[in-house]
Amino acid sequence: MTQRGKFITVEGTEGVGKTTNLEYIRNWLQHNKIEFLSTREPGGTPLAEQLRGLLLQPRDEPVDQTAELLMVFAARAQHLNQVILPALEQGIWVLCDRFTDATYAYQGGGRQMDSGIIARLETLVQGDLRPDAVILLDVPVAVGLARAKGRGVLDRFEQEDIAFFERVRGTYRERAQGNPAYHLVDAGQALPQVQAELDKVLVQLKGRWLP
Ligand code: Z5A
Repeated sequence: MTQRGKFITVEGTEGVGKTTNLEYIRNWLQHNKIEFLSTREPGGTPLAEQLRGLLLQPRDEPVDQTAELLMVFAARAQHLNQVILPALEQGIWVLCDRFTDATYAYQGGGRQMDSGIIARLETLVQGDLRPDAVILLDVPVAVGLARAKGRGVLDRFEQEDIAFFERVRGTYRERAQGNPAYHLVDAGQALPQVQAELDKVLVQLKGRWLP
């Protein structure tokens, strides 16, 4: 019987360097001859990418928080059933740029929505599926925002204030505490040091999962 693939997610606040470090992780997996699929949330299927566009687009109409939360989970249901689960079932590893920890951090922490409601939607959409590993890239909010500056037009989330991003970061860090699936990487260091830490995490996971 094919062994189920492993599900790795990468998380962090604005400007932590997810894009840069996801590239490093993809190269590492390729080098180690591990078959994987790289995807992202919100998004990952044509329909879910349309929902991403709707979520990120700045608009004059205020966006109701519950509507935002349901769009996030609608995109996730589609992505999970069309892309993530079929890959995992074929033994393919899935590397996902953000997943439900981002919902706890942005909608729960940032928007201060009830985490109990998020947990109920998580169970509805995912059943008991959770990431096998969450790599949390962590930098002080001011450092991340300074790095992200100059990327052009800001999306709807990037227009939030510092207090919002402080709550997002605080929620991520709280979730990481005492959770063995979480691997917190100090992404405030220079890139070679960040990637040396990532390397240690990946070697440890490989040793555990592919002995
Ligand atoms: N969202 C949500 O609300 N609820 C959910 O459930 C989910 C998502 C799943 C889209 O996310 C938005 O969706 C997100 C939350 C919401 N909004 N925000 N904010 P996204 O992941 O697509 O967008 P993003 O957070 O803006 O990430 P990004 O565009 O991928 O950028 P990044 O990962 O933060 O950073 P980067 O582009 O790799 O790096 C930024 C710059 O820093 C760049 O110039 C790098 O060269 C530089 N960099 C990177 N690392 C270093 C180091 N170590 N030193 C110095 N400079 C560095």
